[in-house]
Parts: sequence; structure tokens; C-alpha cells
Amino acid sequence: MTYELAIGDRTYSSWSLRGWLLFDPFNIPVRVCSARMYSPEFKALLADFAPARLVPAMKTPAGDVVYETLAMAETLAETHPDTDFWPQEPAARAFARSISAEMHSGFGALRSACTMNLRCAFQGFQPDVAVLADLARIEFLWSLARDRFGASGPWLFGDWSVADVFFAPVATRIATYQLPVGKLAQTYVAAHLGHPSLRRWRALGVAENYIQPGYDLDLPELPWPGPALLTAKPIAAGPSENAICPYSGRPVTDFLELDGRVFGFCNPTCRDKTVADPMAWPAFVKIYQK
Ligand SMILES: N[C@@H](CCC(=O)N[C@@H](CS)C(=O)NCC(=O)O)C(=O)O
Repeated sequence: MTYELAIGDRTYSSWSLRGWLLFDPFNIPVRVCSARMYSPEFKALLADFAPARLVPAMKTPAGDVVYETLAMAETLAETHPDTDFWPQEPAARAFARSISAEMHSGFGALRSACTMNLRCAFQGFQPDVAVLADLARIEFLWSLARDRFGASGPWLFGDWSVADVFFAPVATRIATYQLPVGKLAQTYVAAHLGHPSLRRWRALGVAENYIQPGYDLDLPELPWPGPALLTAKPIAAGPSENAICPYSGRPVTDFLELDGRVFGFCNPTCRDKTVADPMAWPAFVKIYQK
């Protein structure tokens, strides 16, 4: 038995992203169960995770349901004491818990004006006073954490921790709505956009190719502001350099072209997630760089 994680749309559900970031970067195996938000399937999915009413929700290997992202983080931290979900040092841990809780319950202006959207960036968004006040507070907290505790790495407390999980969708919002922030925040945002788990999550969302009504602004769209993406495209037929799928080891049936080379996969989702961000997938990178 492993953990199960219920999520909504990868492109739009910021809390689902946090749920995933509690597993993938910490190397905790999980089976992801997803459904389109606001659909009958979403209700059915959550019925299986009762009494949760929102995503993310998880089931432990023992079958216990845990919901509310902060409760999930604490449960995982308690169950995996050898994994540093929180910083080791007590003062750092206390502050990490404080700012994660503040994120969990706060920053409503930013969250409602700038819903998470991992499809693209928007040009010309004008943040109002309340959004700017949220941003100022966030930058203040980030610089306190980085200055006091961040020496060992690029994350708020140096190494990746639950605090970074909580602020990941804030980082993507700053990037996709081009919100005005200082150098420290810009550097931290860039670290998030380059994080392999976030890149894979986004690629899976792009592969779904779904636009959630009401989540896109009526503003000109800009390309994804993360690390430059290699330009791959789906093609109808092979042959491909590889006879077996880099992910499953099964015979290839679906193909993409990259740099004039053809690669094959065992299903359209694996092909499309690779088209979305080829370098996000170590098993593909291995055959591409061979
Ligand atoms: N406080 C909750 C927030 C969860 C939340 O708002 N989830 C949204 C998705 S981003 C949701 O499930 N929305 C579906 C709905 O409102 O029906 C947590 O920490 O997990």
C-alpha cells in the first residue's frame, strides 16, 4: 500500500500543486487520483476521500484520510521523521511553521486577484493596493527567512521544506502576472520555476490541454516565464530512435519530433507531457542525450 492523493486540475489548482509538492520533492511514493474541478467526477473523487470537501486530500497507506494541506504536511512529517519536511533548527522550524500557516490562512487579495494559472503569463496586469500589500508582506517574510536561515541553498530555509511548498504557487503567480517584486523575490521565484517537480507537474497540466472557464484573464498572453523550453512537436507516425517507451519499457505507439529526431512513447499522455517540457523528464533526457 502507498499514499493516495486526490487533486484537481494541475494547471489551475494551487492547493493541488501544494499537495503534490509534499510528495514528489521529498521522494515519498504516491498514487495520484485526479478529476476535473467542478465536475461530477470531482464530487465522486472526493466522496472516496470523505470527509474531505476540497483537494488536496490524501489517504495514508493505512487508509486514513487527511485533508487541509497543513494537516497533510504535519502528518507526513510525523510519519517520516527521517525526511526533513521542516527545517531541523528549532528557530528556523518555528518560523517555517509560522509563515506556512500565514500562507494557509492569508493573502486573500493576491489569491483572488491572481488565480494560479500555469498555462502562460499575462501582459499588463495591474495589481491593486490590496494585492501590493500582500506582496509587500510576502517579500518581507521571504527576506527574513532567506537572510536568517537560507544560507545552505536557494530555498527559504536553505533546503527545500514545507514552507517552499506553501509559497510555490505564490512564486508562479508573481511570474505569470509579472508582479513587481525585488531581486531576492525574483531569484526565489526563478528557483521555483526551475524546480524539477514543478516542471513535471506543469508539463502534465499542459498535456491535458484544458482551459478552465474563468481562470484566464482578458489580457495578452506571454510565453511561459520558466526555463526555456525545447521545441518538440507531436507527429502522427514513427519510426523512432527508441523501440521502447522511456517511461514504461513498453513498445512505442505515439511519437514526437525534437531537433529533427523522432522519439516514441507507449501512450499519448507520455508523449504530450514530454512535448510540453522535454527536459523535465530524466528518463527521456537519458535517451535524448545518448
Ligand atoms: N484550506 C484548503 C484549501 C483547499 C482548496 O481551496 N482547494 C480548492 C482547489 S485549489 C478546491 O478543492 N476547490 C473545489 C471547490 O471549491 O469545489 C487546504 O489547505 O487544502
